[in-house]
Amino acid sequence: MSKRTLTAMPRRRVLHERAAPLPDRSASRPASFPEPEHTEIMLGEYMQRRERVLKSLGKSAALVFAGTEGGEHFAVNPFFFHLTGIANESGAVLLFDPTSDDPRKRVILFLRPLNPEADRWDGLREHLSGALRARLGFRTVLRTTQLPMWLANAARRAKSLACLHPFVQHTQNVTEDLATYRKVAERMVGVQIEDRTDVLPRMRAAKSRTEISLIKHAIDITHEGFLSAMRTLAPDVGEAAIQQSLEQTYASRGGQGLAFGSIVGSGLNATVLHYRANSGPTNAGELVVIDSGAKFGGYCADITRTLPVNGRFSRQQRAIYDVVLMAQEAAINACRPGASLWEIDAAARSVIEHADLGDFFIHGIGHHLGLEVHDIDPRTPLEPGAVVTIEPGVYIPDQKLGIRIEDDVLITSRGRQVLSEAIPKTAPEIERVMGER
Ligand SMILES: [Mn+2]
Repeated sequence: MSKRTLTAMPRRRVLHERAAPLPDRSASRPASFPEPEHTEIMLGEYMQRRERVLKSLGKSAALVFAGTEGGEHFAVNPFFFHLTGIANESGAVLLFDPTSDDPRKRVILFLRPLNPEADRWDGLREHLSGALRARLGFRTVLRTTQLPMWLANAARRAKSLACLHPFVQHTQNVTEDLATYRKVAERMVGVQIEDRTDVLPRMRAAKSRTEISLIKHAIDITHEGFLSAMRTLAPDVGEAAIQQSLEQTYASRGGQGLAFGSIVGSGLNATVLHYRANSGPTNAGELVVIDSGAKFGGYCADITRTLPVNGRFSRQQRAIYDVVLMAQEAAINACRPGASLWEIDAAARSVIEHADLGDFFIHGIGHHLGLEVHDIDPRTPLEPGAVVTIEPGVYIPDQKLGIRIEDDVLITSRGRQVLSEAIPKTAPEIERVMGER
């Protein structure tokens, strides 16, 4: 589909969680803060994604579930969101039915029936209509009460049902598509269940231009937050004040929530990987690990910087900091299409081991980033368009010292582009920005 057709499509805001009006950023906006290229994903892009799934299925029929998790605070399944842009329809289901003789019925969206009493509490919902179909970008929208009949007909024709939701471990609940297919297969003969769980993760791994621009904007907002954290940090300011300066800046720059709960840990707390209390002091001479990210248009940033509380690294802190930085550079240079995260991890690890700090790098090098902060399976191949975090760290509790440096890296056809490269990172850059406070 050409760009021209895309822009001609009806537009819809696809804010992932609470929809907030885009703020007026004309006032008090630093020159370094660019306008996002896109603030939303066009309906046509979602339609293209569904067409790709349909083609990849061959003759098999398949379901994708929006889920019901979160109840009142419904959190849509990201695979469903990626194919529809619909975040607020708990219980909705997509049916792919490639063997239907009616092309309008090959992709059907099923929505829960209206419930006027519940909907007064949870949000008013629309009757099925042409206007609703146009707004959602579907040619056929039905109610979930009709899904069993449509699925039975599809299964009878196709004789094959494809699992699209990634499988889970035996201690977790069976995925909703597999559970449903088993019930169908018990009720008619000759229906196969197929593993096509690679399709959606691969699609989500390779980000479109629009998705990259949304991630880039989330990173730009996060950049502003880190600058204000750098200018706020001082002895006795405390972790909580740093968290506030980050998160208030995100909100004032148009951020739409947090990608995850910010981590601000000073001294010993910097060595706790998932430290969330953010309630400790910031003592002179300590290092503070700040791991945080804003969200924009549904997409996440995930950045870590390590800052000296007094604005200057000690000689010994600086020596270890530079090892972690070199390890990060080695890992970033290993990022290219076809590389695996394990190879990239090894590049960083060999630098850290060479400095005799191998036992203190206790986690993996990074993860995919997108709609979720830990987006899709880390074993998903790095193809152009993939965005990964690169975050080596060294943690020495005996010395109350933790250092982690994390950037968000786009895999390009030629190699990589560090999307967060503008955020001060070398020790001299950090000391310069902290000196401005
Ligand atoms: Mn991360």
